[in-house]
Amino acid sequence: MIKNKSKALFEKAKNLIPGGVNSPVRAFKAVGGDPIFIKSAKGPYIIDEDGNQYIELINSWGPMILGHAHPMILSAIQEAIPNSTSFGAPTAREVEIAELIISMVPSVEKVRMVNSGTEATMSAIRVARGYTGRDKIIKFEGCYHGHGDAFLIAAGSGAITMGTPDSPGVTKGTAKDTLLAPYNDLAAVERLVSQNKNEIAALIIEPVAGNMGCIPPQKGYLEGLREICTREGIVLIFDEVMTGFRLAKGGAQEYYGVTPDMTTLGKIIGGGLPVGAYGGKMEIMDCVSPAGPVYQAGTLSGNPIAMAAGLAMLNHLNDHPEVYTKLVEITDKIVAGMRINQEKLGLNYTINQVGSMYNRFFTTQPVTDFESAKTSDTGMFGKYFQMMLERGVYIAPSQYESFFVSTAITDELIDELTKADYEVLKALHA
Ligand code: KE4
Repeated sequence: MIKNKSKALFEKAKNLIPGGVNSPVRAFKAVGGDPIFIKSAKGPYIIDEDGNQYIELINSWGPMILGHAHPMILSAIQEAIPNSTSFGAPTAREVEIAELIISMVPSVEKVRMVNSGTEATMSAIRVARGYTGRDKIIKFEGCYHGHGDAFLIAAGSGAITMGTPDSPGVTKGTAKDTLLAPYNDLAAVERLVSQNKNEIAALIIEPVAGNMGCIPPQKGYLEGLREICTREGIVLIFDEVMTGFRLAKGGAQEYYGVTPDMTTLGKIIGGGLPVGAYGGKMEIMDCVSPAGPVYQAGTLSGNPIAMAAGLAMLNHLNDHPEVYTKLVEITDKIVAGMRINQEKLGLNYTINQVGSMYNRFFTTQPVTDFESAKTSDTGMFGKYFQMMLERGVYIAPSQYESFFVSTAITDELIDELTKADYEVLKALHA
């Protein structure tokens, strides 16, 4: 593939933007080569500046669950634009989307709109600390909750991809209040709780880990966390920025039947526009200014254009539960093709899937936490990524990411994906 325009843009971008990108994982550093610059996208395809077309399995890291440029989303945005693009004042759409989120997500009795998943998680932690009067939080090695200081300790996603799971710039004062436990290890949480009695404000977790690759909670794990948090007065926060509105219209908390005290949301909620949200029990959310003393604010929170896109997306998902059946059918077929390819080639890499989230780890060990995810051969992943890209398949440029399916993926495209996967695996193991 010719990528001259992307290459020229990247060379220029590196002099203007740190690393040439506005989010680290986009730089392809973990997989080698230069990033492709995207010009447009439609349905299951993205097209780069040089006109190369790719089947899309990142979907903007989750939001484009219905595929790109869905007519229903575009028309909602186009309808909103003539009425101006921002007011910084309350609007009817914010009331409508709040009511819709509350009806869809079991834990949410009140909700505050923000502009990103990071804002949502940062705010949720502050509210939990204000509500409990406690300082410490528990997070899990390899989980990623955005770039808030409290979370950049043993963080996943781009942080592990770039080798900076503990970022410089996070003060010792901040880090001391973040306690770490391995994912899927309840005993480790019990130990932290007994060592920090009545000092832990919140436990925040990705109910399905998607930022160290896709790692499901083991049987009873989420239920165990719920029991510990209830017993200890710890605010249980499900970070559903990735799983929300993807695993079910009520997210992982509906999918697994475990209800947290607070939930953070992002990605799909905005239909591709910048939207995040945090919500939960009325008594907790009523601590948030101006109802209560915990301060949180945002110039563009509830932006009318973003709300129009988000409402269109969430109303569609709420009214069409068949979307979830279709997403799982598509993903089941993709994963089945990957497994058959491995069997044909005598390979036994670990493939994890939950609903329409999945990925292959280039390790033969079961992958249940950060340590086991790190046994993957990231060099092999990098070669796989580049060879799939050359075949017109766009997957996440990191071993430590989940892939995201959209309903725009057809059976014909699944056949193409399966064929490309077989050819690349065969070439890599020749
Ligand atoms: P944003 O601030 O990027 O909107 O959301 C942060 C966030 C919070 N919680 C979870 C569970 C998340 O997955 C994310 C962001 N996800 C990554 C993809 N693994 C965003 C991609 C990027 O950093 O460019």
